[in-house]
Amino acid sequence: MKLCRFTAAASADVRVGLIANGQTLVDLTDAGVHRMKGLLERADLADELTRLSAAGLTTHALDSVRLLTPVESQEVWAAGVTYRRSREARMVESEFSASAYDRVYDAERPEIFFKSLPEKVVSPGEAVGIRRDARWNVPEPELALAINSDGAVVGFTIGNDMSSRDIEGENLLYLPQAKMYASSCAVGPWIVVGPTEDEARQWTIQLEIRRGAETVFAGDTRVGQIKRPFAELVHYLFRSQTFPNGAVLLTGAGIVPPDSFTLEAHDAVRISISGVGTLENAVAIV
Ligand code: DO4
Ligand code: MG
Repeated sequence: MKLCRFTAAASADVRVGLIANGQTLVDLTDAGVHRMKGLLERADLADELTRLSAAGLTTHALDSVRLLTPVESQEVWAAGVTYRRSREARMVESEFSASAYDRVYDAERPEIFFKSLPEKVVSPGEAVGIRRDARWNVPEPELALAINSDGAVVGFTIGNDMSSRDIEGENLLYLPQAKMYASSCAVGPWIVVGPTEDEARQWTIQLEIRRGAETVFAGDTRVGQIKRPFAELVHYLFRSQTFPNGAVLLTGAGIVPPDSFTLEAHDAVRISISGVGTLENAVAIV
């Protein structure tokens, strides 16, 4: 079951939808559901979605609506160096900070950083940004956890933790500038409700970057390669912190293009996770 935010026809009203099967989207507006938050807080979420899907509500063809990011009012945070591949890549990009990445991979406390305010998150089909003052930019394709205010993982989506490797590599203290700038975070296309962590760990993540008609990078990994259990990441995120609107947590990148690769304006970034779907964004200089 997939929960989404969308606009339909000429209306700018943001609606909440449910994709129970195939290409049909159930519009939850007539059931009085105008925001996702109330649903994501429910302990009986999956049952409620099953009930709503059979309630005879208005439907739309999926290809007739514009999907918006499912990040409604949640802060977006990100875990780092959760894959061995990320540790290697970070150590290569920064002689200066190599031991910090090496240590955090094995440390008890994970790396977790703030990534985006909800209103700044890029929707499917919109452009993600590369900084105009950076030379070495990459997308980071990541499984994202949708977490309610109690710290329960209620679903999964896809995140792109856009990053400037040269800025991060120059000095670890520049991490916020390498990671948090205009259009540096895309999330979507929806939240998948139902799978367990064990099921999610069987999924594959694929990244394809196209430049015109050419694929300039393609790679894949498995969610099962993430070193830490999701509960451990969520536990640290919620330590001495509250999220009245819930949170979205990106779980780290396990696909890193070769060091010679940098994104260019107009590239198309396509991230697919087998149990979730595909998030696609063009690239623009910001
Ligand atoms: O420490 C740098 C960030 C790492 C990161 O974003 C990742 O591993 O995905
Ligand atoms: Mg990342």
